[in-house]
Amino acid sequence: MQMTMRWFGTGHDSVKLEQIRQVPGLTGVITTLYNTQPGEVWTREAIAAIKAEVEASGLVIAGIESVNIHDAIKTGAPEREKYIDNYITTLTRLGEAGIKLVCYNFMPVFDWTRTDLARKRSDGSTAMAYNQKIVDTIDPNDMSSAIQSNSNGYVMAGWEPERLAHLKELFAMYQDVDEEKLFENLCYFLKRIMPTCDKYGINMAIHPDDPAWSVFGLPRIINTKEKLLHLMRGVDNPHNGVTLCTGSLGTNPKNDIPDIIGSLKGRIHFAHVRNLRYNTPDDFEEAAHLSTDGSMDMYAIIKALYDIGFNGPIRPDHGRAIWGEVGMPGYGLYDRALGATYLNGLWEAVEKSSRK
Ligand SMILES: [Mn+2]
Repeated sequence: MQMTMRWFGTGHDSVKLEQIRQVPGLTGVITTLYNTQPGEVWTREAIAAIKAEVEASGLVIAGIESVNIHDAIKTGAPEREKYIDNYITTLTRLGEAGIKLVCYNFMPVFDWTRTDLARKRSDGSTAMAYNQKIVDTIDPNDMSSAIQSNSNGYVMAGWEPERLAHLKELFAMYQDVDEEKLFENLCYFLKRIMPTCDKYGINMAIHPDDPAWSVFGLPRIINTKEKLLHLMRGVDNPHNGVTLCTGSLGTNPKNDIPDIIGSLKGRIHFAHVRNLRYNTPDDFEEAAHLSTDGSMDMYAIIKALYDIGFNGPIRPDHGRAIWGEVGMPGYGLYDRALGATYLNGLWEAVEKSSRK
């Protein structure tokens, strides 16, 4: 595996490449062109520029998170052809630049959802949290503005104000899209882009729904083992793969993460590994990566990844805000650096004990 950290780009991130490079064992970043909108073609110049900037710091771009999918592709609107063509052009340019991993999601309207970006924990740190009772009563518009106004001045990935200014229209677009239709549209998109992925060796890694169930009545199709395997069979090409995100799949305690990992051998191209703590059936908060701080067995997760021969990029996921750091919620340096170091330690232990 290759240990990486997400980096949003100069001007969009409180963390610098020079700091990331000093985290032990960290060799790459996962980044994106933060100023591009879903459906837009990425220019060769912009790709070359971010690549040069990352490489000048002694790191490499291990993958892109994300090249976002235009809603016309998700809803299957007639103009999807144009946007799929645009996506293929972007993939081609990434492939030509030697970038071979693209994370994306197929969640309607909202990417990840949290009801609190800075819940105070007993040790004085803050973490993002989710409460279903709040989601059941809040208007999606209020949720969107709350997230924007509590993000310490940073634009949160997936909550771009340009797109969410049109929430009503977005909801209307999905009115006739049920889970089956959304799945068909996803397979249609993947089948169209697979020849380009084959040509350049690009691994597509779908990110699971976060949380792992439907919110605001919108359909969601990537949140259980069965649904992940259904998609792997639906487009049976090794380049159609998964971002194994423990914090997203793990929002549903019924998802047995090590078992899911074992069932996806050869199809996990990217891993987001973090822990969370279930408080009540309606409430969870993001924990430190350490197993004992949350509800997940991080050793079992790392061992399962090792056992299937996982060799892609892995990154610590959302961290807590600690030591007075002010950054984008979930994406400060300190707790993610602790997380990366812990995951590296688990990996070394699993690797050495397996060799005996
Ligand atoms: Mn994730």
